[in-house]
Amino acid sequence: MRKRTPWLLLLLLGLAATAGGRRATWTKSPGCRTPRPDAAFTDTGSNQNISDQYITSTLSKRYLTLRSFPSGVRNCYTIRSLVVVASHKYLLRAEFLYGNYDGLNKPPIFDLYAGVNFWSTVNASSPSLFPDGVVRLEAIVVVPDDTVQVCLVNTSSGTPFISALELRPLNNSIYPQANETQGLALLTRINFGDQTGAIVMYPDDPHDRVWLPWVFEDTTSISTSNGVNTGDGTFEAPSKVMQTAIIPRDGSNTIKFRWRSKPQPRDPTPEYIAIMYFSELQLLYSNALRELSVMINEARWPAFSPGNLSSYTLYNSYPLAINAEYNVTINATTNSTLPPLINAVEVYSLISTTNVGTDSSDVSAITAIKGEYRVQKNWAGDPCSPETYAWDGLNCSYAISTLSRITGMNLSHNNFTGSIPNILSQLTSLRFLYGNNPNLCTNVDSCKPPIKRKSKLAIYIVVPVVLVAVIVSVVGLVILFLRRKRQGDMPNCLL
Ligand SMILES: *[C@@H]1O[C@H](CO)[C@@H](O)[C@H](O)[C@H]1NC(C)=O
Ligand SMILES: *[C@@H]1O[C@H](CO)[C@@H](O)[C@H](O)[C@H]1NC(C)=O
Ligand SMILES: *[C@@H]1O[C@H](CO)[C@@H](O)[C@H](O)[C@H]1NC(C)=O
Ligand SMILES: *[C@@H]1O[C@H](CO)[C@@H](O)[C@H](O)[C@H]1NC(C)=O
Ligand SMILES: *[C@@H]1O[C@H](CO)[C@@H](O)[C@H](O)[C@H]1NC(C)=O
Ligand SMILES: *[C@@H]1O[C@H](CO)[C@@H](O)[C@H](O)[C@H]1NC(C)=O
Ligand SMILES: *[C@@H]1O[C@H](CO)[C@@H](O)[C@H](O)[C@H]1NC(C)=O
Ligand SMILES: *[C@@H]1O[C@H](CO)[C@@H](O)[C@H](O)[C@H]1NC(C)=O
Ligand SMILES: *[C@@H]1O[C@H](CO)[C@@H](O)[C@H](O)[C@H]1NC(C)=O
Ligand SMILES: *[C@@H]1O[C@H](CO)[C@@H](O)[C@H](O)[C@H]1NC(C)=O
Ligand SMILES: *[C@@H]1O[C@H](CO)[C@@H](O)[C@H](O)[C@H]1NC(C)=O
Ligand SMILES: *[C@H]1O[C@H](CO)[C@@H](O)[C@H](O)[C@H]1NC(C)=O
Repeated sequence: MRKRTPWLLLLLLGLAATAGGRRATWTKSPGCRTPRPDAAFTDTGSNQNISDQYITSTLSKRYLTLRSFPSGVRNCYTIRSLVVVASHKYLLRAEFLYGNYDGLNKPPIFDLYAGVNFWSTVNASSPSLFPDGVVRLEAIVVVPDDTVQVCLVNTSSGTPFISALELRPLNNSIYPQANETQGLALLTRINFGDQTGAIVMYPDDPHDRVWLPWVFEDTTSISTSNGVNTGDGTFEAPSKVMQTAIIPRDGSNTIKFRWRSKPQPRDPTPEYIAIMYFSELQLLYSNALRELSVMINEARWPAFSPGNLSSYTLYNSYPLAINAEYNVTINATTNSTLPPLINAVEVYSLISTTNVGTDSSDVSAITAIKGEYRVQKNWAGDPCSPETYAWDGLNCSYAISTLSRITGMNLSHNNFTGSIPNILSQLTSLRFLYGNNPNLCTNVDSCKPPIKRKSKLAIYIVVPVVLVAVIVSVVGLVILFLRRKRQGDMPNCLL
């Protein structure tokens, strides 16, 4: 099997920029993973260490530190890199180990967003599926833009934090259920029948998925040392996972398992996608037949025979009928001479990705302004979306399924100094800009240090005059912008 380039961007959060944080034991290191400290990806939050009592010899070093975000309702990581290409599919993995870093002994609950769309609520005290106690959330999304943003939102149940964030490009043909309007959030991913109890991951899985071992009490494991053909590029469960399976214990004709729906305040009726993997692993005599029939709750799927050492994948393209629990029954059909089997299963809930962000040229313009003036407001994440978390002082236009535009900017009461940057002219939908920034140049002659006001009277006179002057010049500026939009450079200190 040909290996894809194992391109992965790994952010080791909470590492000081100088700390040489190489990846440690838990995940094996793919060739060109590039662990990076936070500073390049977020301008907020602070680095913290987990408490000593949570440090064990087996815990990967990457979880010893984390980044916490005590201020601002929404804080984001923005990944702008060569790895990120608009309309491509990515695997995102966010990891959380609270480790009582703040001494409060109170793991927080907060919301996680993939860009402008709700991904999941993070309950840092929810029991981890993993031996190291780390809460891992994974999503498969198509990114609309050439940046990937992951945002943490304070829901007043503790300070948001994050331990690590990973990004891996996927082939667009894989997981066809993930498209521009919906993403997949992992509920569980299970490798049946591996009695060694090993977790299968990279490099056995070139897509860097993590497969947890599972052996049911009333089943028997079967396995082969032959490689299994992993199929046509739609799901590609790795051969290592496909080489083991479970069959019912003697006498039984049925394999049963189930999962429970996991409603969240922001997603009270989650919709699920199941992907089940089957492969024949045993040498069948000529008149033998293994034919299976799968039922999830009331829905019966067409019967089939798993191919010899070759993956057969059963999945739904549209979500299963909403229920509190999902009972999976795998039976042998009446014609089958052999019991049923199953090699692996994945369950995902759907994330709606229909919220669209802000026009990318508006984003780069306003980001430049933010950088230039070191704006100290809540300017993190997408400027306009979702509307509840829009940046203070911006006015945006919202229309269904079109990109938001910045239509107004209210720069009053900031500590702006210096000149207005040329980049403002790129905010093509900008129609107004309010003032009251005493340090902001309003014309070439006014580019002087702020004058200390002598009396209240002076304030009463100066402020309205400046305000009026600013408003007048802003109107002039906007007209100028509109006229000169395509005529190149704006003069500095125009305002
Ligand atoms: C975390 O630990 C490192 C070294 O162990 C130390 O230099 C740093 O100051 C600690 N950070 C905090 C926030 O305590
Ligand atoms: C968070 O997880 C803990 C531990 O499982 C659980 O007791 C608690 O109810 C959860 N909180 C929420 C809001 O889901
Ligand atoms: C975040 O939530 C905590 C309560 O858990 C609250 O005290 C704090 O003010 C919140 N911060 C912001 C910026 O909303
Ligand atoms: C994404 O997939 C869903 C389910 O198949 C479909 O309803 C939706 O139209 C698709 N969106 C796009 C943009 O293709
Ligand atoms: C993506 O999958 C398609 C279909 O399987 C395949 O033809 C193509 O080579 C793959 N591309 C990459 C980059 O793996
Ligand atoms: C299954 O495949 C293996 C290896 O390709 C082959 O040796 C075996 O004969 C095949 N079995 C059947 C029943 O086709
Ligand atoms: C699933 O199975 C359990 C136990 O057999 C049963 O109590 C429950 O009603 C079933 N749920 C559905 C939705 O079929
Ligand atoms: C599976 O087989 C059992 C008994 O063999 C039967 O009661 C049940 O209805 C069958 N279920 C399916 C999904 O075929
Ligand atoms: C079972 O096999 C018989 C004979 O080959 C066939 O007529 C029948 O349709 C099969 N039944 C099923 C459920 O596949
Ligand atoms: C712009 O937003 C401010 C609040 O940020 C609001 O007071 C003002 O009415 C808005 N203006 C328009 C034209 O929507
Ligand atoms: C503006 O700057 C002054 C002095 O540097 C500071 O006291 C004030 O808090 C700042 N205001 C804002 C809104 O940042
Ligand atoms: C925007 O400016 C107007 C007029 O100066 C002011 O009334 C309003 O409070 C400002 N809004 C924000 C969010 O700064």
